[in-house]
Amino acid sequence: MITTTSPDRLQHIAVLGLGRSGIAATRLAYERGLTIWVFDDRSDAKDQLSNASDTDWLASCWKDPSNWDFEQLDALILSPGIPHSYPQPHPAASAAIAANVPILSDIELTIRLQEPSKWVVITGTNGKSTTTALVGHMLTEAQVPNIAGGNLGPALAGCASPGQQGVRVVEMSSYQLERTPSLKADASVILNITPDHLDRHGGMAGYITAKEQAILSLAPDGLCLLGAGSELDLLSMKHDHCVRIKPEMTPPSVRKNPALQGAHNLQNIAAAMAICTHLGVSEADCIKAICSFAGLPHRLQPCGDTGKLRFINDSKATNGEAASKAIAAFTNIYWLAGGMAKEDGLQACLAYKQHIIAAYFYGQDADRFASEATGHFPNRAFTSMDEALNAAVADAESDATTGTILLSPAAASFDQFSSFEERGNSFMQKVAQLTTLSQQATSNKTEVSHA
Ligand code: UMA
Repeated sequence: MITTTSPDRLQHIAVLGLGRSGIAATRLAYERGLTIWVFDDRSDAKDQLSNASDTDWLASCWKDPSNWDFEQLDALILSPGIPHSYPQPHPAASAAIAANVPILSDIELTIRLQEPSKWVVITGTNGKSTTTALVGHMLTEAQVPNIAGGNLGPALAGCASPGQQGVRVVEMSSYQLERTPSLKADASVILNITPDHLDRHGGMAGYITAKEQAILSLAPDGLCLLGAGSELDLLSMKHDHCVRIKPEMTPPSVRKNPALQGAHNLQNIAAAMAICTHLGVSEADCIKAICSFAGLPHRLQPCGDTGKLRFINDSKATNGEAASKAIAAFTNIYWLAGGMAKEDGLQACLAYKQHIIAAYFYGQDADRFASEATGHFPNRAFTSMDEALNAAVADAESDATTGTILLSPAAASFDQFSSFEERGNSFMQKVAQLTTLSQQATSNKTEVSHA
């Protein structure tokens, strides 16, 4: 954890890492007339960006960090994925720390260079994206200008300000929270804290300290919300102005929305309602908007139904805790999981083992998952997600009851896909093929029986 303060002036900055957030941050600084040096360690990054018509201007700012004179820099904007402390600081981050140059996030740059607005910070290990999108939807329905982004969706520095009376609803990761010293949020919520990204924070204590920034960066009259869990009990004792959100706060009339099923979503809804009412939206308008929320892609997303089998794409579940929420929300599950396992493995999922008929593990950590699951429910290991899906469908078809084929991987996708989005899209494509075949088979049977 760095304890950085924002510099008084921002005239000359360096940006390291030119992914989504780095490019948006550089473009904003460029438009505001700052002097900028940029760099990305990817060997083909400079050529790729110089050859694209919307990023060719970056070439004029390109400078290798080994040639940066840190004395001249007001700040280093480091992409969220690049470490400044654990497991090992990037050499440019070490040089910045040695030269007393603040290391800041793209969100800090947005606060410093764009028109002010109200800020809502949403963090936690799981549920951030759904809650961020839900708050954005509720504000939009209530005609409050807003943008919902950050870790979710577009990089914040690339979004136009919603105006002084508008709201930035920001999903913030632990990486961004610890590098945004000027944040003064009107409302913050920490939904939950379970082990994740521990390599980047030197363990659980460092991860919690980063998340705690959501509380420490509240404006004096800001609303502080905390979800359930022992780690949050401790934070709540330390910061006694925090309000605990409870699933029971969710009005029964909104509980039927299929995009918000599962006990965890009751907490997300309660948090979203508390935030929006704090911002002046009436309870009646909140309820109306929650009922019309369509949900997020790759998060408990229904993607096929044959009558006997329904298919759910929950590819965004990149750790065991997130997958456990999906398993809790359904029964008669044929569960697909796999990829690169996180520290928590399948531990949280085992609590709902009675919901699982069988599991189909695939990818790099299939054997690890199989050994964790053996003794709890039937399971098999496969090389690819497609093979796992075929086996799950074959078993489910031969079973007498209706069932749910659930992709909720409990692991990162990077062993076989470039992102959780690509993994989810690949699953949905395969499901579309399978359900089309199944419909054709049914209509052929009907034709034969009519003949
Ligand atoms: N790079 C280097 N040197 C390094 C490592 C990376 O130059 O040592 C470069 C890479 O070559 C690449 C760039 O840095 O060009 C990637 O930067 P990044 O990993 O920070 O990714 P961005 O594309 O900027 O995306 C970031 C967030 N990524 C991370 O937090 C890791 C995105 O969250 C976010 O959507 C985006 O900004 C817009 O705000 C993704 C994520 O996985 C979805 N977040 C984690 C999570 O949800 O658990 C926190």
